[in-house]
Amino acid sequence: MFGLQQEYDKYTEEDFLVWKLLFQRQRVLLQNMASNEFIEGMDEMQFNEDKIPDFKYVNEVLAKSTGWQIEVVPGLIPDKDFFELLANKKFPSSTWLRKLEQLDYLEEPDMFHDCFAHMPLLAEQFFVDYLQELSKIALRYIDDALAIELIGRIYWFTVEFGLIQQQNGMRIYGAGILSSSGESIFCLSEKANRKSFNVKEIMEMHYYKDHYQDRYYVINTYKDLFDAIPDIDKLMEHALKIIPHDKTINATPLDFKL
Ligand code: HBI
Ligand code: FE
Repeated sequence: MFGLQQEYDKYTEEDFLVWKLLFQRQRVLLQNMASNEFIEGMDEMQFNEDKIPDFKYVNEVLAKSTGWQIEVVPGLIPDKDFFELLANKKFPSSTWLRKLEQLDYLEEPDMFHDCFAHMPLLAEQFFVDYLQELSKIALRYIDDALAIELIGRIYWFTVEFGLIQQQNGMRIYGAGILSSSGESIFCLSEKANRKSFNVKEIMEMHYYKDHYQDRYYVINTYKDLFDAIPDIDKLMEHALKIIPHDKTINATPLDFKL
């Protein structure tokens, strides 16, 4: 689709330093905050502070586990391209790293977010099956902005900001949290509002891009995500019948009146 490659030998000293600093900051945090499957995936992909991951190796690991592959993209891509890649078991990733002065915040996801935070979980079968099915639903409604907003909310509160209750405690699997040291600490603190995974509720409310989430949704297993696909499908049909399409979705909560 984009025909781009990761040009590994172009990474600079600063790139390696940025990777090291971001990795060190998150690794120490995530040891007992990230989900077990995320830690396992990181180890399988041999992510470490001294080496910017080489997508060739990540693709070998994925080929042996879920069969997904990484597709190099320049940055944020149109929804249609994005969902088409996911529907074909390809995960889009940038290959550039933020600058030292952007260590704490940058508006567009860089490779640290796309690679460090997203890739380890691509080795988890139920998670990627969910991602693929959700993308197929999105492609069915790709020309309907309202539908893509609703799907975007589901994506946001699972793939980017999802939490999972595991035997050894409440853990993070959402990439938007895993690449943010502040939100990793906040989302597991008593200040955070953690609720059980509920697709209707997620679809009815907007989300914030510029500050910590005012709610997090908790699953018990990744299979919960995959099992929710039929509900998401039905809710999409229902919502798109009852919400007037001229209504640009804004901060007012919707009521699906089920
Ligand atoms: N493009 N490269 C890239 N990465 C994303 O996470 C991404 C995107 N385009 C659209 C998008 N995410 C969001 O609109 C999703 O919620 C669909
Ligand atoms: Fe992301």
